[in-house]
Amino acid sequence: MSSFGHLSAVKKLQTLASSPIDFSKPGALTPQRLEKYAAHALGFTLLYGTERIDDAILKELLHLAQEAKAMEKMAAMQSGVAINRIEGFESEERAVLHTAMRDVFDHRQAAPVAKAASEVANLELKKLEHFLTKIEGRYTDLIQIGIGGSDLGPRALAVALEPFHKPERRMHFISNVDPDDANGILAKVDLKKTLVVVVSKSGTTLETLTNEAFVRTAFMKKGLDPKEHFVAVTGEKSPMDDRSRYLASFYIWDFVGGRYSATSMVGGVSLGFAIGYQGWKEILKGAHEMDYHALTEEPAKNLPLLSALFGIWNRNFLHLPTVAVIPYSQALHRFPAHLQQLDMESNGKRIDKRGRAVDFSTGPVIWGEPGTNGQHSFYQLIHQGTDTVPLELIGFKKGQYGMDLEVEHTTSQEKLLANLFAQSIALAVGQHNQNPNKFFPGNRPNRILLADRLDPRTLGALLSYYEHKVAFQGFIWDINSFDQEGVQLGKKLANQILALYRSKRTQENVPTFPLGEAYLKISQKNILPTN
Ligand code: G6Q
Repeated sequence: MSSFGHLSAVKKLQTLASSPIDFSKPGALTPQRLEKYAAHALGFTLLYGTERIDDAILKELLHLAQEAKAMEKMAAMQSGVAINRIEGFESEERAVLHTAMRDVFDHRQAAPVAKAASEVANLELKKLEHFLTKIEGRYTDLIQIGIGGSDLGPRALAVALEPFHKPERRMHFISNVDPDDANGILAKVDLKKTLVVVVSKSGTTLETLTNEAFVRTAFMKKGLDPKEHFVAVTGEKSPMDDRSRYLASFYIWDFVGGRYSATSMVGGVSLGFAIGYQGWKEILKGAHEMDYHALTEEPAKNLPLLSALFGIWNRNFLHLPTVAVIPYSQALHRFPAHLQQLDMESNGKRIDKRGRAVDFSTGPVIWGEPGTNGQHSFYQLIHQGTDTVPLELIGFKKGQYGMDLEVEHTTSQEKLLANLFAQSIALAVGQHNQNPNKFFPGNRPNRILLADRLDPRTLGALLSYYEHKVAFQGFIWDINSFDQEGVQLGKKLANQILALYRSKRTQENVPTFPLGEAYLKISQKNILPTN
């Protein structure tokens, strides 16, 4: 049996799960309960009175964290122990130090590996400051080319901070190898004034290298020298580490995983361009404050740990297979896409850290859209469907622009918050009605993370909160949240199919692949795509 299954807290929680609080009973959800089940830190409030827990369950969840050594594992991670590994099998063997990317102002981590990592991160930061000063006034648009971890996090941050962008600075992202992605962006920009940041840690990713070639060709066709426009963010000594081809090169390292890399230069160059170096520092400071909170705050007040525990309660004890993350903030409309990768690539695992098949459920399916938009589409299923979907709701007391309008004596922000709070209550309590069509069963668990205003510092902290929620869950399940073997097989087969396409032009001999050949035949009737 897995180590998770052996924990005594797991047994107790299984018993407690047979009769969790029933919010549909009159008086079960009280104002006192909402006030009691709340944790406050760094300007955030986590409201969890609408999770199906009580004091006994909370106590046992905290016991689970203790038994699984969640805090010790967080300390090991942040100090640079090589936790990215599967014992006894060929695997990655790396430290996990995205937190060092933000421990750059006060170097709080004294452990030598973490300290050395924060020092190299600091050098890149100084390089960035210098670079941004040097290019001041030369470019109006920036295109970031990258995919997966080299796209989703930075894109979510850039989109979320649009009101903080410097005047006359526009951001664009190309990720998909679909030629329409690159063409669509190229049609929008004046290349003369465009900076292109090519981001690939490995320097070998098919989509990114193809898109780089695509965009370089567009520059050359216009008589522009790509060396004056292209910047590389890559691993040292990767195939992309060739300064002769780039205006500047910035580095990332093995100890920063792709989906955890938004606060390295993977996000730094483009965000620094968009919101300025000081704004970028604010993101790092916010993330660092949350890192330190996750590391040092006692479990009962530790926001990402509490969130991880409620997720585990819903997943392993109430057996709910998905989670919807719904930000009541239009600015966060790309954030669920980032969280899908962060959570599902990290915790979508079927073996534990010793290579044994797990006998419990690991990471849930994560999905989401901003509220209130979601209320007008999939909330029907959430309220009355046959599957229970737990929700993580995110809200802010103020809007980003500081401009609002009273209509019918309430502002838009008040309308947004009213909907957020109403949904939380409606999902939990439901509605009794003799008419089955109007009956809402309730007991849809949810929690709210509330903050003041979505500015760069708050966003940095929010990003880190989710990174640590995911890490804590992986620690408790005793799985490796930092590799991604599951994305390799499809890549390998895509290369075999590409060889089939290529061989039609070059006549070279390639290994046979009957299933791939069948798809080629069906899709094109042997006609190659034309330019
Ligand atoms: C993230 C994954 C993956 C990665 C992309 C891009 O954790 O490793 O999404 O970020 O495949 O990789 P490169 O940065 O190497 O191009």
